[in-house]
Amino acid sequence: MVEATKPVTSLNKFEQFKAEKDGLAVKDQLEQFAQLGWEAIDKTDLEHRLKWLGIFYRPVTPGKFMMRMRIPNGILTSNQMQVLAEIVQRYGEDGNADITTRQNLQLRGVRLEDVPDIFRRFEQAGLTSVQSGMDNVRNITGSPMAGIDAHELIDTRGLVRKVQDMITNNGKGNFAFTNLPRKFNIALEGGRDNSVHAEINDIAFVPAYKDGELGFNVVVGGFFSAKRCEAAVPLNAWVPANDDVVDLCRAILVVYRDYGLRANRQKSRLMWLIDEWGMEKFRIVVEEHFGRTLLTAAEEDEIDWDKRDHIGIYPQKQSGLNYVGLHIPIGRLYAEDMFELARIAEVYGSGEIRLTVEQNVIIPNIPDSRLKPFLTEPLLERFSLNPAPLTRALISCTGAQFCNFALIETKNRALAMIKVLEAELEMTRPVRIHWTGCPNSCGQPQVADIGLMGTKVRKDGKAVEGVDLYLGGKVGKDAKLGTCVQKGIPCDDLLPVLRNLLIENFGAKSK
Ligand code: SRM
Ligand code: SF4
Repeated sequence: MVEATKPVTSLNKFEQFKAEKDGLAVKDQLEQFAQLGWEAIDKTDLEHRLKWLGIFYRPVTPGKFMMRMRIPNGILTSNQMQVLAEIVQRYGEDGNADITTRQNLQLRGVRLEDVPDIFRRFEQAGLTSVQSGMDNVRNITGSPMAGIDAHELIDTRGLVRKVQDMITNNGKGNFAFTNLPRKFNIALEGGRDNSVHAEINDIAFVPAYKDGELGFNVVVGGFFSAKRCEAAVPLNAWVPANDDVVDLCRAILVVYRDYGLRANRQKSRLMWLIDEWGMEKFRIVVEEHFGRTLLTAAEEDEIDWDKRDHIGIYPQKQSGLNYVGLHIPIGRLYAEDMFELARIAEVYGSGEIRLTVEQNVIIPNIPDSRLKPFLTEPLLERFSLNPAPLTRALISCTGAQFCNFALIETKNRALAMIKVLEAELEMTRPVRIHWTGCPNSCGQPQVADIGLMGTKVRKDGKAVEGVDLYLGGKVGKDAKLGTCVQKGIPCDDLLPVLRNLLIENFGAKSK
């Protein structure tokens, strides 16, 4: 038994308000908040604790809240999509939904007075937004092709759901895991192409054979933050693809909750604890909480493909059925789009809709005989099955339109710039360009072929919007994080820089 003492620390502002009142406690005050109106409620409840329920006060659009859902494994039903569409439709021009880089949806324009009713509708539809922000476990990602990929190794759907249910008490909220030292990310990969970016999660499960049995190798501690970015490192553990996955997540979360560093929020993510203890001690303490011997990792994992983007039409493992990946420009949906997605999923598929970490949509279970009429749907003119190569792989975080951390506008600028580049250049293959509005890296510039991170720069004596340029990110097999190669390019000067880069490094030719 190793000694794992709890750190003695003076409490920072966040630890103080969490100690005074748990974030989840505001769940019982929602009716009261709805009656009071957002201007009248306690500032800490408004700006922080509501995030424990997935309700985000937006200083950029006061009174118009963002709601972050949990969509485990990125899978939802047409009925759920319809419910979410009805919610955002109510807010007219303010209402929309963004598909996030964690295979999830964020609703916009929400008014606090409507939240009690929205929560009732969530419950009826089997949806939850609980514990999706602040010091909680984020949406749990899984292979977007789970259960339909002919080359799949492990179907992640049930396990992802079980892990979410354990952490959130079946979506009702679970005080056991609402006071972590910081945010926490979990991903389960079941295929060969590392479709979830395992390397950038605090815990990731990747398929691996041990003594002929298929299970998961476990990597831990991957994260991005403004101060430091690290790829996950091996825990040297293998678990079978059963409830051991849930138990191991629980054990690691308890260790992180009880021993994770809390003094400095810039040094609180799981990797900082692993650094302080060393992997050997971390593994021993996790094993003690797991309650049985952890098997050592399998020698190699089964990630041996390049990452797929799933856009287009593909046969499923079920003969006669297909999945179709639709490109959603910068992940933005409006109510009409959501109603349409729900409708086409029902009319042509099985009513299921899937989301990807590339901020796109997959409609599975379309029979061969229904493909032809499906392809005539007007929605596919905007949500293409065959977008141009740069558009196809474009990802962007929220940026200045709604996010108060943003140093630059991202989504609209990203789209406008790609349009110009595509008009000028002939591309032979997609190039993954990721925009992120500030060093928090929600848009994951470090996994991109070309990553652009918002910053402020001086140009002609004025502070203007700019980017730091990242190159070298590799995804899929042998994933590797990219690094910053050039700092402080004013956004106004970025177009020629990207054009040259695409020509010199990515085989583009001028038209
Ligand atoms: Fe993020 C904070 C948006 C994925 C690292 N992130 C935020 C906040 C909540 C800040 C805020 O309160 O305004 C942003 C909400 C803006 C808004 O109105 O939408 C925000 N993050 C996003 C989303 C929506 C970006 C997107 O457009 O897709 C993603 C939501 C995922 C989800 O469904 O839960 C999102 N954020 C990420 C990722 C990518 C990932 O998980 O693969 C990262 C880097 C990976 C990681 O966390 O290790 C990420 N977000 C951060 C950080 C830096 C964390 C740190 O340890 O320092 C912050 C700031 C913080 O937590 O203090 C942050
Ligand atoms: Fe906001 Fe920065 Fe995250 Fe973009 S990267 S969503 S600007 S916190």
